[in-house]
Amino acid sequence: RPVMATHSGAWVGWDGGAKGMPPTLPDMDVRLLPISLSAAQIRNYYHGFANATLWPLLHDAIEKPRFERDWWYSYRDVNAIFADRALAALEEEPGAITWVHDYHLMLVPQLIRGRRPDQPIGFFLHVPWPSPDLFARLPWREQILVGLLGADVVSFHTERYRSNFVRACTRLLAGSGIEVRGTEIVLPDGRVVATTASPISIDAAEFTQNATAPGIDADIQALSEQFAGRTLLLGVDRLDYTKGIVERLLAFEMLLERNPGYRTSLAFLQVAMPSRDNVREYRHLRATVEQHIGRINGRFTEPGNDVPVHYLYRGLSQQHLAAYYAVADALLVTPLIDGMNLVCKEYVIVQDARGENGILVLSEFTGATGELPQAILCNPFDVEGLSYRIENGLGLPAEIRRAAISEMAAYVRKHDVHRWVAEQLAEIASRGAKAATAATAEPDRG
Ligand code: ADQ
Repeated sequence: RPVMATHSGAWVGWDGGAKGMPPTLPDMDVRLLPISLSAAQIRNYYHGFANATLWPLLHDAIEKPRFERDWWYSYRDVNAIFADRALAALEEEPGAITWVHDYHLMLVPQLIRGRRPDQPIGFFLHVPWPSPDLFARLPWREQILVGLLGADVVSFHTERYRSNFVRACTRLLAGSGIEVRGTEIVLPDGRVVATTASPISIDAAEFTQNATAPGIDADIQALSEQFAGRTLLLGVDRLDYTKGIVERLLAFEMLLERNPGYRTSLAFLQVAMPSRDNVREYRHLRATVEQHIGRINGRFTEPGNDVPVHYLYRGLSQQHLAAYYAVADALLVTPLIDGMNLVCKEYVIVQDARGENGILVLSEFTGATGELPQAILCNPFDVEGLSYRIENGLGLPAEIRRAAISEMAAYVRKHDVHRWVAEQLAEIASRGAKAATAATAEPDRG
């Protein structure tokens, strides 16, 4: 949305099964170009190759990636459909740049490059890029790398993901004639691909507005009454096995075990957005999370008192989400691995806008950790350590907590999503122009 709200152009995307997509969006100069997928493509391309092969592989294989040749064929087919649609759109948008997003579309850059050698193309990966050893497990690893190298700029959230990608190219495309020069990859035909580390962010102004909008006070009041007399810990995630929700619950359980007083003075609310329940690992995770919650509440609810763990399995509106961020004394962001994580950025902005002093407990294994050093950093694999981090954080003096929130919010306001969009688009445009000039200067490069 932040891209399309400020730039005109065409947006090519899966319609998600929606019928009768509108041709545009309110207040935006955008043409929506929806792609419909067949039931087999949704099964093989989306639930299969994207979410059961690539997602776990790129997240350090913390669940075992599944490799199925039919899924790969479907991934190739659907990427070709997206590339064709983008190429058709480009015919009507002279001078446009192409910006391809995420692991679902990694073959698209090269598919476009093959037909439009002068087209400026950028690619952004929203998830981590693992070490070359892990990536090498993918049977179609060379095809994916070659697909991405069709872009002029390939961007990642962090320097580590960027360098993992470059090392994967060096190792797995050895012998193809590519050459690494600093952050650039020079292809055998002389074309240069830039790689960058460009952490994404949120629309900080929008979250500030949500936090202070007229309707929010009533929501905050209701939540404050619901949790009156209790310190509220909050988790907000898609229900995904990368997010460390189980580890968070186990750490909370240890807190209650160690400190009987907490059983009535502490509450933990997990808001879990339903996600990918067509994939078996996700159905299993949901059952596991709900089992842990049942056990903890069964063990630690004091007669006559509220349960310690509250659980919402649903999406919330932006306003409701802002109200939860505003009242939470602590946000627990404990992924085992997460490309960036936007929830923590949303929390510090809302807390700061309300003048609050909540604590942010943040996993070292998120992209955000490099940008928010004032958070209470944790290793979620060390569940007991995590429980102590939370306990110690809650004991910090209010002024220290307030200063941390205010510094983190200032950073996020300065590095917001609009800045990210502007920097990314400028980089793609300038690299694309350079490449086009080089191509004209050497017409017979092959
Ligand atoms: P996600 O894995 O989805 O994104 P994240 O960055 O935290 O993770 O974004 C989740 C978004 O969903 C947030 O804006 C949050 O507010 C919203 N959300 C979560 N639960 C919700 C609920 N119950 N109701 C309403 N909204 C909810 C992927 C990568 C991340 C990367 C982003 C952006 O996995 O690492 O930060 O893309 O690049």
